[in-house]
Amino acid sequence: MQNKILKLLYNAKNYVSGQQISDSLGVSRQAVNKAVRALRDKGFKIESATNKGYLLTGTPSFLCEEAVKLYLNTKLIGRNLTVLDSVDSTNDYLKKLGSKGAESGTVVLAREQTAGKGRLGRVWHTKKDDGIALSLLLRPELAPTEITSITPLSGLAVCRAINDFCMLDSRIKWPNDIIIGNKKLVGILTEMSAEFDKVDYTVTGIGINVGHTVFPEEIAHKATSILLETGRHIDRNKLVASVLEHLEQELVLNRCLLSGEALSDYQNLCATIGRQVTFMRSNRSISGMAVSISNSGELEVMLSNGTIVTVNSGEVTVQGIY
Ligand code: BT5
Repeated sequence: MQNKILKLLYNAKNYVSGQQISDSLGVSRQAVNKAVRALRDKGFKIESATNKGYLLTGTPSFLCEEAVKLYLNTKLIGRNLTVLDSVDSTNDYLKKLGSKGAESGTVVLAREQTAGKGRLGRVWHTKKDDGIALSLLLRPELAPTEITSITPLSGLAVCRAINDFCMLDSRIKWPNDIIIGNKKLVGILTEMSAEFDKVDYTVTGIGINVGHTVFPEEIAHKATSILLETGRHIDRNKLVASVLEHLEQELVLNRCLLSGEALSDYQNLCATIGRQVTFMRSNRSISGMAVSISNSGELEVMLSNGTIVTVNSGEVTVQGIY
């Protein structure tokens, strides 16, 4: 009911009487009063005036389930959505829900992670109310070898959402970072649970730096946030809704496969292409020019003799970017 009252007040953009709310939701005036009080406790600013009713004048600045749902306009992604105050890792939390049968499109967000993780056991920092930690569970009809498109498609979605919503010019550093200039704004980590020939579920974790003004010393030279880049405090609940809408467009509509338009859009936003890169192969360091992305999400690199090799792991050093 709280979600319905919020929607009514948000759409009205003006006072709505208690009677009108109770009539349209088919509940008592007392129930409306109680729900409004509960919403105020959650951080919504709702004014009430005699003979006029209720007016929504503010939404919480921190991540809040009701606020994300208020803005969300998706069919599958986020239909089942939870915001946690604090968790070790949203990916680990969601994987547990995945093994208990959580539906495709389930989203878990957290205001703080105490053991946020990157790839290969690395740490991802999410201090309380500075960053957004978001994980999305999908049950794609794919073989385990085909899930390589999920990270690039998610990168494309998040990059677009940030650029549209924050009016920024972020780009993708293959395979899983979103950067501004040469600093990291977003990290993405996809994990999966699969049997031999079929994916059970995937969990894609997205960490976005929103309100940071300082970072831990070891990443201070290579990390940035939306606040540092724009000087503005954006509405993080609206940003999450926009990210989820773009994820639905890229992942659900493309059936989790990177091809055609999505592939060319990804390449246009990919900052790695056109740069010198170095990677390891058979214990040797190899350098070349990143020229394109394959439709399974691999980086294609041209060596000095003109040969093209594909690289499928992210352990690539890109000249000019951290
Ligand atoms: C990543 O790994 O970039 C994937 C990060 C995924 C985080 C999300 S948050 C929601 C979900 N729940 C989780 O537990 N994880 C996911 P990788 O490419 O391995 O980069 C990790 C490296 O990024 C670290 O070793 C640091 O150098 C740097 N780093 C850590 N925290 C950062 C931050 N907040 N901003 C920028 N760089 C950071």
